[in-house]
Amino acid sequence: MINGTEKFPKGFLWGGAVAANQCEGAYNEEGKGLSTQDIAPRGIVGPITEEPTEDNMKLIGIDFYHRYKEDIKLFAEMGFKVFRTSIAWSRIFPNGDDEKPNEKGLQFYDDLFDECLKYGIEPLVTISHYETPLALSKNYDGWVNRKLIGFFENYVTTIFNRYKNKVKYWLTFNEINSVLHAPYMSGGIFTDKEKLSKQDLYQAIHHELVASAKAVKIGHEINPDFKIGCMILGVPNYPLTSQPSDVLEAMKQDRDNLFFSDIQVRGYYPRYMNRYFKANNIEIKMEPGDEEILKNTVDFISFSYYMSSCATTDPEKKKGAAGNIIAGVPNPYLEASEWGWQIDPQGLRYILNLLYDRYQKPLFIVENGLGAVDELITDENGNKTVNDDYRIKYLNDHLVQVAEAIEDGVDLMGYTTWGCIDLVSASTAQLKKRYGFIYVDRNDDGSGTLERYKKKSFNWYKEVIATNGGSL
Ligand code: BGP
Repeated sequence: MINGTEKFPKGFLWGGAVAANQCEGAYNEEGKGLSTQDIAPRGIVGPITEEPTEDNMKLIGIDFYHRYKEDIKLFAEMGFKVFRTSIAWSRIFPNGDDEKPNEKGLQFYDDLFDECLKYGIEPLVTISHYETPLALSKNYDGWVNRKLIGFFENYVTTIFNRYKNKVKYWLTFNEINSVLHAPYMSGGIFTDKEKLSKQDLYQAIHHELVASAKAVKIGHEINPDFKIGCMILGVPNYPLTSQPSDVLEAMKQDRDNLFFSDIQVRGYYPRYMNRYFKANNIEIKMEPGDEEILKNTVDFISFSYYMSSCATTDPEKKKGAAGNIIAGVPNPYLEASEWGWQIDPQGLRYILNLLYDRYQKPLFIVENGLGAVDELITDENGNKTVNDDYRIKYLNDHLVQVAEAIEDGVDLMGYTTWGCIDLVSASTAQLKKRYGFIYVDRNDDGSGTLERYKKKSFNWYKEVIATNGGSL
């Protein structure tokens, strides 16, 4: 354990994170077009619907669209230095391929960012967080179609120009590597996952990677002070046993994940993919200039971290795999959350070191947290609250490991907890899977007042930020 009251660097960006489609609601207000999320009432697991349906909790979300002022005030009270949110592409370009942007959508984010800046909170903006304008998904099959690059360029140019004096920190695609597991949610790909060929999948990935690099180029031209990062789903893979075949399998699974950031950080396709492409008859169609564009590398690497996973070549042991988007083999040494996500604070120290050794560029943890069922109670002063000691423990244990990684020499820009206010879960589309420091009175049956209540963890996090990690 390291000593000292200040375990984190000066200017460390403490804060919280959300995504537009999981909190804003107002799915059809002020000119917004439909997005892929508006017809996905069961998250990753379930089928999509023809039209938006009332049981889709994301249509109302936590009504952040109308209540963001109240919420940002609470974030400011906790002392946030940074607030990560995303822009809903279909609020700006309702169909994705429109010629002109929707002014009301642009105005909404102007107001939102102003509200953050009023309290000295830096916005950290994800350009595409698990939502694509539905028309781009249906009419073009999402990122399978190269035309998406042009539409995305148009979108990023519009938002970079509009917010160039308000937003400094940007992320291109949320968990870009998750397209391997959830091509509809992550890549707007309309073709059924089972019917999607590997050729199309990797071609779509190529288009996203080119689009991401173009965004970096355009962003730096518009404002050289922009810091533009990639964002990956960070799941370190441990060999289940010390059998060399398991060790190699873990390396392989890490590469499946890091293939994306390898390109975004280094600027070219890693050689280890050649074998995979050959074995699967994949031939990436590149246009002249693509390789040059990919050289526009990111300024920093951001990632989410919820769990680690185990790798094995033994088919028997693969049974019982569970977890986030990536179904991993359970680790016999770890406990799991109510949703089967294995809790591994040391894994966060491990992946921080792994990524820093690999890339030697600043890192940013932009998601970490515990999804749990919370019970709203009334305390002795008559205030409604949640005694979420389990969440405090989870976050505290992880942050202690973050401090260790910093001591190991990792250059870390900041830390934003996932779902700093309760919101709709991405994988299950439930509200009962809560992450927040702030409880939102809304339930999966649609009931609730939408009132906000501070949980016990609210004051805990406030103290962590006030002491720059000294209270951990
Ligand atoms: C990540 C996503 C987030 C978020 C988080 C928690 O994969 O980037 O959008 O939701 O996971 O997952 P869930 O909401 O399924 O609990």
